[in-house]
Amino acid sequence: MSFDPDKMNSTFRGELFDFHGVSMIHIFTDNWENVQNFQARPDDILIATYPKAGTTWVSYILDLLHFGQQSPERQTSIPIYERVPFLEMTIPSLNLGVDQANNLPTSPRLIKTHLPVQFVPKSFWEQNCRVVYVARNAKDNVVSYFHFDHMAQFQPEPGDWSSYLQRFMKGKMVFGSWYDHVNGWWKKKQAYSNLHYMFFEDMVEDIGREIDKLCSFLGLSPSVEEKKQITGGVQFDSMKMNDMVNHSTATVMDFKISPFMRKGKVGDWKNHFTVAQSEEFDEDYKKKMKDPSLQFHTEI
Ligand code: PPS
Repeated sequence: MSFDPDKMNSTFRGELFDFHGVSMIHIFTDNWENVQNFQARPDDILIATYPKAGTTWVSYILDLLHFGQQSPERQTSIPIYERVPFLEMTIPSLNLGVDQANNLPTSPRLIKTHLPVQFVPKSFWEQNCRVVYVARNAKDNVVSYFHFDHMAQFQPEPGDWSSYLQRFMKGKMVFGSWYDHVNGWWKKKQAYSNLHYMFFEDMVEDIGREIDKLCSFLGLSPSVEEKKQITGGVQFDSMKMNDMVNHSTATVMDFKISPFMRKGKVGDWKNHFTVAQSEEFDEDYKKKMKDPSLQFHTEI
């Protein structure tokens, strides 16, 4: 990644605008036609999430499952955001996400997106690609997003916590409403069988079990030794120390403000929400989350 730190000032931060009913910033919409016309291949795997739900964690697991044994040098020389390109990304001075995806030499290609389901390029569905969606409970998700928006200098100015929380509840975040995102993808899963919907909280609770489920979805059977290596490598502390996955090489992020691998916990929201904020949030949540089949854990 090359990025000019001199340009890192308030004018670089994106401004939210309404994009077909979803709040977005330009760096995720500027290449729209090419994103929409992206030609997926049948063996592509799409990793889809609302921002801060565990994208990097699942990306790394999938990368290790597919390529960890084949090419160990990949693990020590290519940052995860290059191994798993971010499809809609158009940050100035970085390669376009679509071009990066098109240039991937791997098979399968692992591709990341934060798009709400209705914006996903249609070729992924036409090619019946496998899709892994990760969802995280709203309270921890908004806390993680708040810290990220401070340190990721292309995101809109986050403002203070209380106004940020109000904005989250109104869906005025980059990639839109968390509520619409998790529900939209959940609904898609009912109609599209090649979608594995997983939860951040389940991963924190038992990563071995979640890797087993992923393997069965992907048709992979790693050896016991390989699985042990992967399970160890994807622990929070290992990833935090691993420069190829902790984003320390991503110059659009200011680690002096907050690390990308921040806490990795379920329940950190309790350190941010006041009792009144939590009650107001829960009231509003009940009105927006009507589908009883989609349940999240806010603690484990
Ligand atoms: S992004 O910017 O949308 O791609 O961010 P994303 O990777 O989706 O989410 C970052 C959060 O995931 C946490 N994380 C982990 N938690 C536990 N264990 C592991 N191995 C792990 N890897 C990433 C990361 O710490 C961010 O959450 P917070 O709560 O901010 O710590």
